[in-house]
Amino acid sequence: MSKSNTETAETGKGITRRTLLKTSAAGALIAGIGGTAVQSGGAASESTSENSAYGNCWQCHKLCGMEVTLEETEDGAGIATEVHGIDGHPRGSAGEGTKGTLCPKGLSQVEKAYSPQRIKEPYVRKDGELTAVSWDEAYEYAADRLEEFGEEYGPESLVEFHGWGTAGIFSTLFGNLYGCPNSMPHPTPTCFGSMAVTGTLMGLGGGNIRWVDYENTEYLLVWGRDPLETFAGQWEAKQLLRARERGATIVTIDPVYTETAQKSDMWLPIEPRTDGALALAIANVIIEEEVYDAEFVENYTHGFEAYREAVAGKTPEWAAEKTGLDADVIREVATGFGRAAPRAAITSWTGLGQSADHQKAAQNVVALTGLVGNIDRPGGQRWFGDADLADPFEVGCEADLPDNSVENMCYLTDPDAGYASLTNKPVQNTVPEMVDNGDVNGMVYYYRNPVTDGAAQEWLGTDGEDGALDKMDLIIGIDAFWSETTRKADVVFPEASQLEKPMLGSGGYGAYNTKSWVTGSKAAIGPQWNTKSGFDIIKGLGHAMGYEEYFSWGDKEAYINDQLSGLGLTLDDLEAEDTYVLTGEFGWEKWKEGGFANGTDQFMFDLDQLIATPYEKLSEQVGTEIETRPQWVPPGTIGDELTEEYPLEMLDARSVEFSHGGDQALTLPLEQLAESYDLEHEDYRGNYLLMNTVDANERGIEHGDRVTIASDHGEAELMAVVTEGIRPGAVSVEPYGFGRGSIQPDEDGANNMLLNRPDQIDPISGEIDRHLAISVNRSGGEH
Ligand SMILES: Nc1nc2c(c(=O)[nH]1)N[C@H]1C(S)=C(S)[C@@H](COP(=O)(O)OP(=O)(O)OC[C@H]3O[C@@H](n4cnc5c(=O)[nH]c(N)nc54)[C@H](O)[C@@H]3O)O[C@H]1N2
Ligand SMILES: Nc1nc2c(c(=O)[nH]1)N[C@H]1C(S)=C(S)[C@@H](COP(=O)(O)OP(=O)(O)OC[C@H]3O[C@@H](n4cnc5c(=O)[nH]c(N)nc54)[C@H](O)[C@@H]3O)O[C@H]1N2
Ligand code: SF4
Ligand SMILES: [Mo]
Repeated sequence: MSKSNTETAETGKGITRRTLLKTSAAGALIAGIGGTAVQSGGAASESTSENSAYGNCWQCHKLCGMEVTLEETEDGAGIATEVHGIDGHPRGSAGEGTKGTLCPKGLSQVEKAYSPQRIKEPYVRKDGELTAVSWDEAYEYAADRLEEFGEEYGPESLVEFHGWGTAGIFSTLFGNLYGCPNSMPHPTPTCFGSMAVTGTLMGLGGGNIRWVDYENTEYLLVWGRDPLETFAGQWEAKQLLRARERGATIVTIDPVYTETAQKSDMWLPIEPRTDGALALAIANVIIEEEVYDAEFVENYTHGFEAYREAVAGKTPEWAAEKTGLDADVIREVATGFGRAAPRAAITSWTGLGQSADHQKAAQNVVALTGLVGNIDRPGGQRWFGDADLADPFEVGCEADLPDNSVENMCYLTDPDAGYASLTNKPVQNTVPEMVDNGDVNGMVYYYRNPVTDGAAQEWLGTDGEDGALDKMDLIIGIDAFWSETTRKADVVFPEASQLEKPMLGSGGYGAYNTKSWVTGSKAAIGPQWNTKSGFDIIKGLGHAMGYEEYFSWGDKEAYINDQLSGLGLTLDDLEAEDTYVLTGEFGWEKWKEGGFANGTDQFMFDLDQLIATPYEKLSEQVGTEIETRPQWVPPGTIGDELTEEYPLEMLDARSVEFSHGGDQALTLPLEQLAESYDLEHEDYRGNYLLMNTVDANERGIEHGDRVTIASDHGEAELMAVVTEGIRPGAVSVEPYGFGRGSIQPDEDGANNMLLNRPDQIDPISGEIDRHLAISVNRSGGEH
């Protein structure tokens, strides 16, 4: 950043210029962070500016900053050979003065950039065959098909899936401009809908059970989450381990002895889907012992009496029976958490967010944050502030975006239903049926693969029967690797990988708990083969569709600079600052001024004022009264019940080597995963089924055997990992995102969502239920 810019920024926009870090050894590099989970890339990190470029890792989309070592080539283009972290980076390090690193996923970016598995050119379907064509032809073809589609079916019969990358403008193109109201972003219904809806309604915020003020916490409940493998940027794993080193108590509540459980003070191997009982018992103890925050409860909450009644009699002994945990342990954790509060926090994500029966468990868990008053207080659930980026459409293109469909786009904020859903809006699992009904006829998608998320059979088809992908009239995708989804598309636009394009990100949660930040970089290398950045593709398609005025930026850098103009910065400034700048300060207890996430000035234990009608409908549907206050709802009430035929409960999870289903075409993560279970010698590069020794012995299954998992709906095959590190009765597919429909070149492993029925969703949020009753058998009969 030049001097004058710095001053403008400091005086004009309140930006603090961060201290440039001179030494990488300064501060605390925690030795052996997360086992092998977080490591530094390549050999030395002394690469000089002549042979290095900056980048922002987007392999799991968390933007850890990186320096890319380039080897000079004869044409002067340069080849990326190694990637390294950046010290002090808000996502890649634990904060100021600490070492920046890249995790195993991040290290596989070099392979991604040059992987021969990538889609190398644009394709369109000609006479039934996907055929490589020029960019112009692909744009024109797609635009023509979209125009015809609009005339024949109307834009409302298109669904739009987006995930990562420049997803915002993809949604703008199809939502605001083309007029498709069916936008399917992540959080609900694919990621943690049960928790996102409940957390928002109660007032904590959909995502705020995830973010902890690690720097100040004294007691942490890791509840249905494995942050040492699924850290949202490496800062998180590092700060968690640092909190533990300075004496904070870490308790992991998980049926699996996860990486995080192994590094915790206590592991509570809970019976799956009984978390609601545990949360009520913790509240029972906290209220009995009067260690709750009476002042917060009195002044800032609604429904405490209903909550108090709900927890009456829900003692640790009562919960011990449901959860399979020890009553004394429950009491100890409740007391520890209650006494440490507000410097006590909960982190949770998909473990409590991806099951129909977790709808109420999520409420019971979130209620604890209101009870102990830890919201946006030091050591509690942090409400991170955002950097003040400008809206590029306001700055860069004069044209006003039509506001035709945006308010309809989010499942959660349907204006007629309040926050409630139950409105038959499309969700991932209902799309196949809508295709059958003729309500949906086409799909556009960007950096997403819906066929490994849920109802996979209905999406993919089976036994000669067509699936939704076969039946749709038009599929247009922006993708990087070949999958069954891509192969069934009518237009495929190949996206350049993360090293090949300028990136921008801001936050938000990260290593700096009182400062927002922005990070960005130019492309380290040019687009490989005949690919383009997502931005360029969306712009090109937008132009062909007749929306030039809305996409008037020359290139992605100009688009990024328009966003940065809100901060008085440019991409050049960021590069000069090792890719990141800390921006404004944000304070604590922001609910005092701005209210809670439910739009009121009260945290709601009881949802009677917000969601009574949907809960009535839900009660009718499941034949049990689902109350608006916290309540114990046993597993099987809304979701699957275990039976003699299907006696095991299937869970699934992520692993540190993969970001969802996005890296399965790469050799490095596939090898590392196999090595982590000592199965690298096997001719198999799929995912694994973790099962307890007892369950394995009963079925004659040994470590490394191929096993078939089956529900009453479908089946899949994968390899068994036999271990003491999972509760008997539960089995876990790790990681998900393999098998049929995935980008694994041999389709090795299981797409466990072939076992999921379309109606297996949380009826309130539409979230896909990933707790299924299944059988497990050794494939191909006896030994
Ligand atoms: N490496 C990596 N990191 C990632 C991602 C990735 O794909 N790879 N994805 C990112 C995204 S988008 C997300 S949503 C997050 C998700 O982050 P996490 O939620 O941490 O993801 P999982 O590894 O699936 O961990 C869920 C945990 O919940 C446990 N669990 C399952 N059922 C129950 C239950 O009934 N009760 C309890 N108490 N626990 C249960 C599982 O055993 C598992 O350990 O990760 C983010 N980070
Ligand atoms: N069974 C099961 N399913 C789940 C979950 C689970 O826990 N279990 N978790 C859910 C959660 S939390 C989330 S957030 C979603 C995430 O799921 P998605 O949004 O689908 O994300 P990915 O799996 O990363 O997307 C994979 C696709 O991205 C493509 N891809 C890879 N790199 C690039 C690139 O550089 N550019 C482009 N354009 N495409 C690329 C790949 O070819 C692949 O088709 O998954 C959900 N699905
Ligand atoms: S945490 Fe994500 S963004 Fe950071 S280095 Fe790993 S893969 Fe890249
Ligand atoms: Mo997610």
